[in-house]
Amino acid sequence: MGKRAILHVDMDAFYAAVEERENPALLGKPVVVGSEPKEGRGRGVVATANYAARRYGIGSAMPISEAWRRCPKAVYLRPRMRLYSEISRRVRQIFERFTDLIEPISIDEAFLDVTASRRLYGDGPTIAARIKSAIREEERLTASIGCAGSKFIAKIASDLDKPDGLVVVEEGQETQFLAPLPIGRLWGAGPKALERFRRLGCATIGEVATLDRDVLLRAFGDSMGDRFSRLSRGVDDRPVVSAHVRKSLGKETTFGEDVADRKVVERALLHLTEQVATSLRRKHLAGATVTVKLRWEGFETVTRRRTLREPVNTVEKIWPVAQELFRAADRPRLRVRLVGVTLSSLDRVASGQADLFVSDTGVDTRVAEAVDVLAERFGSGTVTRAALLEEAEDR
Ligand code: DCP
Ligand code: MG
Repeated sequence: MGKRAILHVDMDAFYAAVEERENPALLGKPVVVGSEPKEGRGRGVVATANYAARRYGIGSAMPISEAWRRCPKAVYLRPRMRLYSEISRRVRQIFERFTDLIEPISIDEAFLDVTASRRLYGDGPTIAARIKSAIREEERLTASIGCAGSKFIAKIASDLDKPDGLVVVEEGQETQFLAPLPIGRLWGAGPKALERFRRLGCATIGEVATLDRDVLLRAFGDSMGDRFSRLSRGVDDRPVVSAHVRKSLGKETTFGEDVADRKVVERALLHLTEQVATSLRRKHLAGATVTVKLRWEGFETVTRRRTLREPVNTVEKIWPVAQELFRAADRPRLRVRLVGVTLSSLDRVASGQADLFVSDTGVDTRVAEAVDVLAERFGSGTVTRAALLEEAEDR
């Protein structure tokens, strides 16, 4: 298994694919999404075209009038940005099931670092396949994914077998993979650089890789020269940087009817705690502050929190605290309307092998992750923590 597993995910013909999904009558027809598509006479440009329209040479950024000239019978549509953003958000939520290291690049494209997720969900290609099938099943859309040890290679790979592609570049295969590709694939190689490479006698990335680093430094300056030298040899260690850091993770539930029975309330709270713990581990997070929220009939609401010495992410560690906070805050005479539990003061937890053995938190996490795998396979709820439930029911 490679040192890092990076995925680059890019939706296929994104706006157009969404429009096809929304309107089955479009199926099989060329579809062009763009601004001012009025009978193709507008002065707008094409945002995207579906693959049927691309056969006419229509593509992003082309003037609509030109697209119209090439294919007047295509269906011309205005973009519906709200809808696309909403879908983009839901696709991101699919990514979040597998990693919290997500770097969105645009509305339909993101890098994912799934290095630490492999122990739980399978190797990079397996995770990529699972993401693709989740997008297909839940959104009825297709994505193309590149899987490699770096962002640079993953990005190129995702583009090579579009649509609905999955291209894997194994560790050690990078230079072979890059060699036949045109230099335009190198990041930062614009028209000027391409001309200079042509004069150096290079047309492919493989030819650039054979050049001396000094030659590249002289031709392109230190910064670009160094970049071309490294990229052409498949060297790219830039990290995937997530756009936002989550501050808390919690779940709450409002009962259909206010509940008097504390066994029922505690069981619900335990169930929520399990969900929060699973979700934390999935995102490789742990939280040091446990907050319990309680609302009674009449809408009076309290929250009680405690900060632990160490961040935790297992139900075994969270539940005793949550239960104690609940019992201390509870007013048993009143019926309960809502309970919730939230973990905050979040930290990323490494999930390499090493940390499994240094503390019992690690062992705890390992057991819990095994349960997660079972829950994934057989559906959550199959694996209940019998002992904890009994404790809750003993009251
Ligand atoms: N887009 C745009 N203007 C551009 C390029 C893109 O408005 N010049 C929008 C429309 C695309 C979306 O961004 O649907 C994603 O861009 P992509 O470059 O990923 O193109 P597609 O997803 O449409 O097609 P592909 O299958 O090639 O990724
Ligand atoms: Mg795309």
